[in-house]
Amino acid sequence: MEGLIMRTTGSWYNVRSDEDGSMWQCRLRGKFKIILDQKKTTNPIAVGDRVVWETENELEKTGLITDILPRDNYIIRKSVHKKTAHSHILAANIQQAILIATLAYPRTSLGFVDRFLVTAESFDIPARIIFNKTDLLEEEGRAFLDELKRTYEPLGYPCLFTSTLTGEGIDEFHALLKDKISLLSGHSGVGKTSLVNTISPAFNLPTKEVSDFAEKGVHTTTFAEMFELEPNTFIIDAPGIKELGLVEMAKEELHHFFPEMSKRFGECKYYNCLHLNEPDCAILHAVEKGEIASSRYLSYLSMIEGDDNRR
Ligand SMILES: Nc1nc2c(ncn2[C@@H]2O[C@H](COP(=O)(O)OP(=O)(O)O)[C@@H](O)[C@H]2O)c(=O)[nH]1
Ligand SMILES: [Mg+2]
Ligand SMILES: [Zn+2]
Repeated sequence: MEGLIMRTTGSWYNVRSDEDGSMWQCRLRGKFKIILDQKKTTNPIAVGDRVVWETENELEKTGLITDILPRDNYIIRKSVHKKTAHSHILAANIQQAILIATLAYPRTSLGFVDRFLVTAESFDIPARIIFNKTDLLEEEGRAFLDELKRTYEPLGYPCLFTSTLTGEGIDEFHALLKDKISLLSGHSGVGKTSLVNTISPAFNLPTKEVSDFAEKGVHTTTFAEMFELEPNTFIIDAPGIKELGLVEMAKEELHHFFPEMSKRFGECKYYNCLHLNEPDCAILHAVEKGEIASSRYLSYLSMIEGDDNRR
């Protein structure tokens, strides 16, 4: 049988059976564990992994995992504390990463948005942005949202405007999540719980806020968890995605994760151009001509300088 890993606790895995959606407590079969141990990760199987499993005890609902299916993508964190280069897989097979942002109450900075997008790109996860609390916006704020939509959608990041108060965009939000595995992120207070409750009323989403982790510099091992909002619609609550991506990213690689830069790859005079102040830089030209949003370029500069944690 096949199933989906919803949660892990030590050597036990909560597996959701593909057959009928029932939950089983599974361990790794001995032989399979030995094979997995040879890979250098602290957790060979993570939330979101698809596995092959068999029943062990029908009454107690326990089983044995015998194989893992290939991953579409995964979020990994290098464990810096150990001498050997072990890494920790936070979650796998994420179909979309959704950032919930607000222009005000609280303000989500564009630097934060762009860092989220770069992180998602680096893990090969399609990203979307939801701007919530539109009911709080005056005309000017609305116009700014439209401008952001015009910036982000051509780059491949669909934008949605929502309000849990007026109901704007809620049907679209529901449709966006339906039958997918989504990762939800965003600052504390932007309305993640409220939005999820529009689909699954009274769902107590225990989302650990990304900003909390980044700002306090917590480096403890954190486990992701998956929740089934309605049949076959899942969200992953993965703490700390903000601090994960760029840690290991070289300056020279950063432009690969800005679609408007990667599509101009090779157009600069120097093949190793960092697009800072080099002559005949295609990126700088595009910024001057307004073809690349200056806010995006500023985010790039900020990430290259490594001071984006303060934004
Ligand atoms: N005005 C307004 N307030 C909202 C909206 N969505 C959520 N809120 C409020 O924002 C606050 C934080 O919401 P919550 O869902 O707990 O945010 P979370 O921390 O991201 O889970 C609560 O007081 C909500 O009632 C919205 O669309 N408009
Ligand atoms: Mg919440
Ligand atoms: Zn350049």
